[in-house]
Amino acid sequence: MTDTLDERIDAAMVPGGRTVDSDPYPWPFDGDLRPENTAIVVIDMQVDFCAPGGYVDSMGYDLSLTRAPIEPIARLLKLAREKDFTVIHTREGHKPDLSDLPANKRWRSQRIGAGIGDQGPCGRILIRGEPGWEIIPELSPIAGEPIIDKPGKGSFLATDFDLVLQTKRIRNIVLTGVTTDVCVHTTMRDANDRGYECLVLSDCTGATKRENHLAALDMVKMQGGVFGAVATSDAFIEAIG
Ligand code: C5J
Repeated sequence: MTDTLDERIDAAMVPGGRTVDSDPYPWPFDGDLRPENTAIVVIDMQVDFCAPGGYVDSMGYDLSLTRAPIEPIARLLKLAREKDFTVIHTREGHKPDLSDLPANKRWRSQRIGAGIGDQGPCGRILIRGEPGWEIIPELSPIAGEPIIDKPGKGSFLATDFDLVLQTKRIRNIVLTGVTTDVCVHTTMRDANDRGYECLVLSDCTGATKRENHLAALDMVKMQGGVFGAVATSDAFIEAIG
């Protein structure tokens, strides 16, 4: 006899599981939400992306959009740390000798007056060790929190992100940071393909254009949650509180 859809959905739930009130389905799919299997990933909350004089500012974008997630992320991290969730930070940046900077990435950034590797108000743009590359003080990592240095938009390419997640036995990833449509999306898509269960927090992410932020959130929800689900930080906090 064939199970009904509801029976198959119920069968996936772990006994006593809990979920976040999220769209388009209660996340995670099986209710297995625990500090032991869930990481909060804070993507690229660096001076270059969210502070005056950085890369995003040099390109002329509205900094209020990439700064909007700062307070909600800080609130989320406070509770997540109290509850012993894994917190992982990432930083986008290149080696000072530019040996890991593709020529096209440099050329495109130079074209709009914010050349990666060039001198800016916060030091050389997107270069490891420069003031602009640092994580903003409001969201400083605390002792023991891994920081993944990545040369690309995704967090898996040329990093030990996957190894860190596997070693910590993480299955669920809660995505925060900037920018929603670029580094958050690239990380989420790759994570989803690798079998991680992804949740994007709408108020803990931001893009250089509001419409792109909203579109990026919308894309997650297509096809029954093609990349995972979207929730507010309040909904996540309520689920773990
Ligand atoms: C971009 C990022 N947008 N962290 N990087 O270039 O999303």
